[in-house]
Amino acid sequence: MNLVKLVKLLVVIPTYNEIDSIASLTSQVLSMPENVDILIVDDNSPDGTARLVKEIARAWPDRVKLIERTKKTGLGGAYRTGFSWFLTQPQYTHLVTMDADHSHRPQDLATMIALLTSSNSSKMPGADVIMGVRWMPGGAIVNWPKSRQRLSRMGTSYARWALKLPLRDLTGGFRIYSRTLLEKIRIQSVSSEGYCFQIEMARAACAAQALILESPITFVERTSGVSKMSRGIVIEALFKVTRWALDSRFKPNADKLHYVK
Ligand SMILES: Nc1nc2c(ncn2[C@@H]2O[C@H](COP(=O)(O)OP(=O)(O)O)[C@@H](O)[C@H]2O)c(=O)[nH]1
Ligand SMILES: [Mg+2]
Repeated sequence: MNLVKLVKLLVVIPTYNEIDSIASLTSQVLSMPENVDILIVDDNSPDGTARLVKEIARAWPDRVKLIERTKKTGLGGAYRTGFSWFLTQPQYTHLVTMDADHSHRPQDLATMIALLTSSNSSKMPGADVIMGVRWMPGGAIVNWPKSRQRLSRMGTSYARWALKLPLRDLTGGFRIYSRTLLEKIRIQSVSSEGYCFQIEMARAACAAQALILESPITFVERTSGVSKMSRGIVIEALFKVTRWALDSRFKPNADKLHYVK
C-alpha cells in the first residue's frame, strides 16, 4: 500500500512595492484546493504594500502572515527572514518561494505540489526540492524581452557549468523546499543578497545531497509595478559564482562544510 504523506505548505512571497498585484495574488493562492498558507516579507515598501497586506491578514488571520523589515536589503535577506520564520512553525512541511508580481502562476504551483505528493507517496523518500523550470519541455517565458531572456539563460548556463550543478533553471525563484532539507542547511550561510540567492540555495541543496525534481513552469512578465533587477544583482551573481567555482576546485568539500549542519 502507498501511504500518502500529508503536506502543508507555507508560500513565502517577498515584496517591494507590489501594491498592484499582492491582493489578487494572495486571493488566487488562498483559493487553491491545496493546503497552503502565505507569509509576506515586505521591506518597508513606500507604496503601502504592507498596509494592504495587514488588511488581508485581518480577513485571514490563520492563513496570511506579514513580516515587516525596516529597509530594503535585497531578496536574499527577505528570504532568510522568511525561511527562519518557517523553521519556527512546525505545522508546515514545505516552504514555497514565489514572486509577488504574477510571474509565477498558481496553476504551475498546483502541478509542482502534485509532483511533490507523488514523490512523497512512492516508496522512495519524497523530493527535497521541486524546482520550477522555464527551460525544459513544457516550460515557457511570456513577454520578456530577448535581452532579459538571454541574460537569464546565460546566468543559468554559467552557474551550471562553473558549479557543476545538473539543473536546468538556476536563477528562477519558483520552488518548493522540504522542511527536512531546510533543517539540514545553515540558512544564514546562504548569504547572497540579490537573486544569486536562488543559485546559492541550489548549491546548498546539492551539497546536502537533496533529491531535486524539476517541473515545467510558464513565467509571465509583470504587467504592473517595476522589476527590481539591477546591474549590482548581476555583478554579485557573476562574482560569487566564479568565487565558489574556484573554491570548490581547491577545497572540494567546501560547500558541504559551509552549508550543511
Ligand atoms: N522584500 C523584498 N522583496 C524583493 C526585493 N527585491 C525584489 N523583491 C521581490 O522579489 C520578487 C521578484 O522581483 P522582481 O522585481 O519581479 O524581479 P524580476 O522578475 O527578476 O524582474 C518580487 O516579488 C519583488 O517584489 C527586496 O529587496 N526585498
Ligand atoms: Mg518579476
